[in-house]
Amino acid sequence: MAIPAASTTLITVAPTGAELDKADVPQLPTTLEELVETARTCEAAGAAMIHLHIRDGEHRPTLDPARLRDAVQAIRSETDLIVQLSTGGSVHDPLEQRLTVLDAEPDSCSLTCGTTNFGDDVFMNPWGFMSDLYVQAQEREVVPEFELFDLGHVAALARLIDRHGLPFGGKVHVDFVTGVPGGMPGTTAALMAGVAMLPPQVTSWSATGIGRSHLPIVAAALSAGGHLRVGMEDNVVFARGRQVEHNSELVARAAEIATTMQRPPMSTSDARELLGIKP
Ligand code: KMH
Ligand code: ZN
Repeated sequence: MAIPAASTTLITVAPTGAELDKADVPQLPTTLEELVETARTCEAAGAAMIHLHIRDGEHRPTLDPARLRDAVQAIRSETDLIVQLSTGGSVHDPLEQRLTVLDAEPDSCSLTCGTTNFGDDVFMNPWGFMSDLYVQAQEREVVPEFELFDLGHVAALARLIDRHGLPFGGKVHVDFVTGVPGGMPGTTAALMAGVAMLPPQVTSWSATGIGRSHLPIVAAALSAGGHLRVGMEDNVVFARGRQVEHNSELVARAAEIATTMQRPPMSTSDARELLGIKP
């Protein structure tokens, strides 16, 4: 079945990630207060979902269960955003610990569909881990977003669905993460190759471009009917010579471009329906 044309745009904000150092980018939201403020302002700017990585008291990436739970609850109580927790964590996080992210009971979790070279590092996602995460998300009623860094990941997604059936909620939403050194390039051609390969069960897709591929991928995704992920996890340069000061700037610009393209930002309730997330 072809993916229905979307008249609005799901905008996801990925505000923090696990790679940047607060010392290098002081405006990166790392504390709970900064994350809640970011969530609020990004929702006002047009975001419907937040993709969350959290940090410890020293601003280092962590998968601490209590901090994850606190972050989910705080953002839920202050906004209507769909809360998606990263199960990717940082490249240094052990696989078993990445599975425990589901204990924080997010609405959604990321699920990367394969191991990928990640700059000088390797982001590990072996089949057994993907499979366990897929099944545990089904059992815990968490809706996965499938992160596709490479064309082989599209094939692995098809294999996961064939093996385990549809995810909880009955929808299949994927996000192409393009432009990671070692993954698929952040080009229109690579994105369209990925879209062409999507298995028939996929109901919606979004894309993000890392670094300088950020804006070209926004334009390519919108023109091809896809949705958007933006945020400082993926890109900290707003324009040549000018850093991103706040994640909401990236959301606001994406919302403006989407609106110009006659596909304004999607409401949080429509986004829940699109992704199969409980109201
Ligand atoms: N930080 C990367 C190693 C995800 O959130 O699921 C993995 C990542 C993907 O960011
Ligand atoms: Zn992430």
